[in-house]
Amino acid sequence: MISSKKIVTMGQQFGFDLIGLIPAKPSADSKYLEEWLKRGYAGGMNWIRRVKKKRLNPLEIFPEAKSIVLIGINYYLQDLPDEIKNDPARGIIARYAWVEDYHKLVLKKLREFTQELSGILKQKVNYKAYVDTGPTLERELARQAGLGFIGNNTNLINHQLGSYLFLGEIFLDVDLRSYIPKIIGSCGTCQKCMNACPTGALVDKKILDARKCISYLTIELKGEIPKELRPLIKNRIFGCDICQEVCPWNSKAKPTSFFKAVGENGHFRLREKEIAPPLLELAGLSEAEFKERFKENSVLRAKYSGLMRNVAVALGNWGSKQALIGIEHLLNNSNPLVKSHAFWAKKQILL
Ligand code: B12
Ligand code: SF4
Ligand code: SF4
Repeated sequence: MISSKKIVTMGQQFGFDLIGLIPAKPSADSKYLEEWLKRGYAGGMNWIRRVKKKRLNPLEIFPEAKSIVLIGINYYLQDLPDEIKNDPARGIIARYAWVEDYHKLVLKKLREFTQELSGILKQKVNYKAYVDTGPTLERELARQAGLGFIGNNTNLINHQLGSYLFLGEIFLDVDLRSYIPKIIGSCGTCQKCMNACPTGALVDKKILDARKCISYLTIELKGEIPKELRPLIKNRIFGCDICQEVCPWNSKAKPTSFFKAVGENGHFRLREKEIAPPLLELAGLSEAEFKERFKENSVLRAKYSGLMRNVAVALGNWGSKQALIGIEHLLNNSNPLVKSHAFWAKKQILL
């Protein structure tokens, strides 16, 4: 049998910062997901409920699976100066979207890795690979594989790299020797993330009510953002990193080298324009311009109507008459969702 060390070294050559190998078996921690769903914390993400059985048991996804390779890729690039982060005239985009959409690229790397593994094993390997794209519990699998611990902010945290990590996995129909690094670190008595969350979405240690989470409200929610939550979102227009930014484990984060390693042809580059774009510039985008500007970027997931809805909320939160130019633009948008949020925003400024 191939040594696990050899597989880990190979993974590192592919640019994976963290790697662990575990046997494919049902999750022993099903109670957290069951309880989370029962309490309604998934909000409108019915797709999580629909594939619950698969999430709890890798063998439901791929019955021939014998082993799982878990990987983590550091995506930390830089911090935003406070004067930009707190500038109400700008919309803040979550860090994971500061680069080209990672899903496709990391999946490609996982496939290439599997091909090379198949070559070394001298046998055909059947597999399924996912990066946020499959019905799996990636944080839980990554924890089992020793990539890190689950923090009170619900993120998987590695003691050396912090939590700005993309997680991915490959289910393989071959038996591999396990490789499970010892997990170091914990939250201890810290609760900084819970205190910093503007909407109180971290309702308990390691428990997130997605219905209140800015990431859910600005990306996954397709309808109206509840009025009482709108002022708390401030200028976050796509995702949210607050509970990670305050985390002491991220003070040690080092800039990633992954993007440089895979960024030939400028494919995976920092999109400086999309870190904190001016709200007035975004409010003026047509749907075609939106699609062109955010092509190959995770922001597309919010769709045009979702991003314009979020921009309307941020304009309302700006609180300055200067925001009215953008709001007027959005009041003319043909989408009723955008219009209604723009109407709310206008009231915030004028009342
Ligand atoms: C749905 C989803 C969301 C939802 C819900 C998030 C949530 N906390 O459940 C929303 C839209 C809010 C979201 C937001 C974000 N997400 Co998201 N999301 C997912 C997705 C698709 C499924 C997660 C899921 O099943 N949630 C259900 C809950 C129950 O499970 P869980 O959080 O995964 O794991 C819990 C259980 O294992 C349980 N648990 C385990 N042990 C113990 C012990 C005790 C005592 C307790 C009480 C609980 C417990 O607690 C864990 C944490 O809640 C995964 C990809 C995947 N397939 O896994 C990405 C994923 C989790 N997201 C990711 C990221 C990057 C984000 C954001 C940072 C994006 C952003 N900047 O806006 C935020 C972070 C918000 C936050 N604090 O969680 C990464 C996480 C990387 C990491 N280091 O952990 C993932 C893995 C995607 C990826 N492949 O990189 N996300
Ligand atoms: S992502 Fe933002 S809103 Fe969601 S739990 Fe973290 S701090 Fe709260
Ligand atoms: S901020 Fe503190 S409590 Fe929250 S995840 Fe980090 S260490 Fe844990």
